[in-house]
Amino acid sequence: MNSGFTERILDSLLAHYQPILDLGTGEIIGCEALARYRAEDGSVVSLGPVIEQIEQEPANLRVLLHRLLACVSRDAIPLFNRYPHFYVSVNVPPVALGGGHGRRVLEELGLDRYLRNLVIEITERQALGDVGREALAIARELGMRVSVDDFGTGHSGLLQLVGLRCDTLKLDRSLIESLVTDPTTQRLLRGIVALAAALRVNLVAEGVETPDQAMFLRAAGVDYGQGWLWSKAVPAEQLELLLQKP
Ligand code: G
Ligand code: MN
Repeated sequence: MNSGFTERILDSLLAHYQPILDLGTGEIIGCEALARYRAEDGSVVSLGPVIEQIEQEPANLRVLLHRLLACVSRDAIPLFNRYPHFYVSVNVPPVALGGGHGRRVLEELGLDRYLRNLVIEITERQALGDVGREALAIARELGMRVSVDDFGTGHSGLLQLVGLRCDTLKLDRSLIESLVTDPTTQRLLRGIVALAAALRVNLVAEGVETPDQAMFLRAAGVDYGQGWLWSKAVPAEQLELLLQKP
């Protein structure tokens, strides 16, 4: 592995924020922090293609979490002060939370006073593993809410999920893609809405791209949505402008 490359990426890490909206009122209730880095040509690019390389070294994941939360601390604390119910959902590598590291970082960055404004996002797959479970327990103990990402991608042991005590399920984009045209997906969605109601968890639909999808989701009883229909992930200054819109 080219560790110089990884180091450079982590050094230039920044966060963009994608709004999460109430499908009923259109109000922005929170956002997801998505990690980006500045490429050599100055453009800001997604971490997606290089994340596997970064993940090879657990120490990198701690650096990643630290950098990401440093961005959240700088960008979002003013928003938390202005909008007390506004939250930032952060994709957290579960190993990075353990051993007291999560707590230390939150304290160091002054985020320990804003734990109610933070949501930890862990993928369905991670959430069902031992390290993921431990991370969820730590997050809850700290007072953060927990969101299961990529729900519906096929890894879920439903019964296991019931035991997770999460606050939110994020419906995977793949499900939303086929929603308007595929009756099987529509039935599946109704089942998930019923499940979410029984478990008393919120549902956020990810990857909403069209008004049809949004209408369908709302009619089916999904309360919240996120996707390009409303906004891509944007820099903090733009998020602030979006929040000021009536
Ligand atoms: O699974 P996770 O929530 O971490 O995925 C977020 C990714 O999905 C980001 O890279 C983001 O840019 C992308 N994304 C966000 N909204 C949309 C959308 O409406 N359509 C598509 N195709 N991708 C999206
Ligand atoms: Mn996510």
